[in-house]
Amino acid sequence: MKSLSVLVAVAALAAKVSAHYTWPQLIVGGVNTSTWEFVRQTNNWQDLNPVTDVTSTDIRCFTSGESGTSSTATVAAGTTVGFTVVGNPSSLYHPGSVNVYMAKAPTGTDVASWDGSGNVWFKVFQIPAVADGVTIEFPSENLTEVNFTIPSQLPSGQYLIRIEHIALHLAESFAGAQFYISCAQVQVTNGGTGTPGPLVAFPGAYTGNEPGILINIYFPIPTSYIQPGPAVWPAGGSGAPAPPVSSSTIVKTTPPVTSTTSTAKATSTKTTSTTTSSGATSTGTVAEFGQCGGMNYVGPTTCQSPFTCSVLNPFYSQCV
Ligand SMILES: [Cu+2]
Repeated sequence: MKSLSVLVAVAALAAKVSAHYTWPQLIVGGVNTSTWEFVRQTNNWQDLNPVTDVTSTDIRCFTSGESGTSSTATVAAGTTVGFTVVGNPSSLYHPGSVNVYMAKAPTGTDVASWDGSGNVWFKVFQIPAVADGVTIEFPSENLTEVNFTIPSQLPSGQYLIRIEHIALHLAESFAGAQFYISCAQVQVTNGGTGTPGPLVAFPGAYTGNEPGILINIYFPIPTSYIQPGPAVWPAGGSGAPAPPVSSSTIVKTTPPVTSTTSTAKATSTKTTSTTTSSGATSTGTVAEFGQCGGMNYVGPTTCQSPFTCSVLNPFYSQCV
C-alpha cells in the first residue's frame, strides 16, 4: 500500500511538471505562418496539456473550449506542408508516434465553419515507432516540426488537416498515452481524381486499447510497434517525404549523445532543416524535462542545476 500511495503522489506531481507542447503554426511553402492563423486554437494553447480520453470530442481537433476562428490556407496538391511544435520545450520531447489525417468539408460547406464530424478522416502521413526485437526507436522524438506532402491524387476542395503526436512515455496504463493535436484549415488546389480512404471518425478511430496506444515502451522492450489508425492513403504513402531525421533518434541501449547532427538516416528528400534539442549535454548531465532514470535506462542520471531527477513511474524519471 505504501509504495502505491507513493506512486500516486509522484504521478500527481508529474501532471504538473511534464514537458508538453502544441502545434499552433502551419508551414506553407516553407514559411512558418503565424500562430493560430490557419490552425484552430486548441484548448491547450496556454497549458500545453494533452488529450488522454480518446472517446472525447477533443480527440478530433481539441477545440471544445475555444471559439476562435482561423483563416484557410491555400495549398497545392503535391506540395509539402507542415506543422511547427511550440511548447516547453518546443519539440516533440516525448517518445511516441505521429499521424496526419485529412477530411474534406462537405460540398457547399465552408471548412471554417465545419466541425469535422463523421466518418470523414483518412491518413496521409505517419511516423511510427520502430522496434526491431532488440531496441525500440522513436524517429519523431525531438522533432521541432513535421512536414508531409498533400497527395497529388487528392481532389481539390476544402479540408481539415489533423496532426497528432501520441506520446508513449506513460502509456503502460489505459488512458496513459498523451495526444497532442491540432487541426488546420486548407483549400487544396491543383488536385487529382483519387478516392481517399479508409475513412474513420474522431472520436471512434481509437479505443485506447490499441497495441500502439496501450503499450509499455520500457519493459520488456516491445518487439514490434503497430501504428494506430488506418493505412496511409494513397497506398504506400507515395508522395510523402521521409520525415526529417536527426539526432533525435535515440536507441534505448545507447547513452544519448548531443551536439551531434547525425545525417546517417537523413534522406535526400529532406525538404527543411530541423533543429533538435536533446535531454543530455556533452558533459553527461540532463537538461530540464530530459529522462534521467527508469528501468532499462542507461543514459546520464545527473540533472543540470537546478533541476533534480524525479521518478514519474518505474520506467521513467525526469529532470524537473
Ligand atoms: Cu509532456
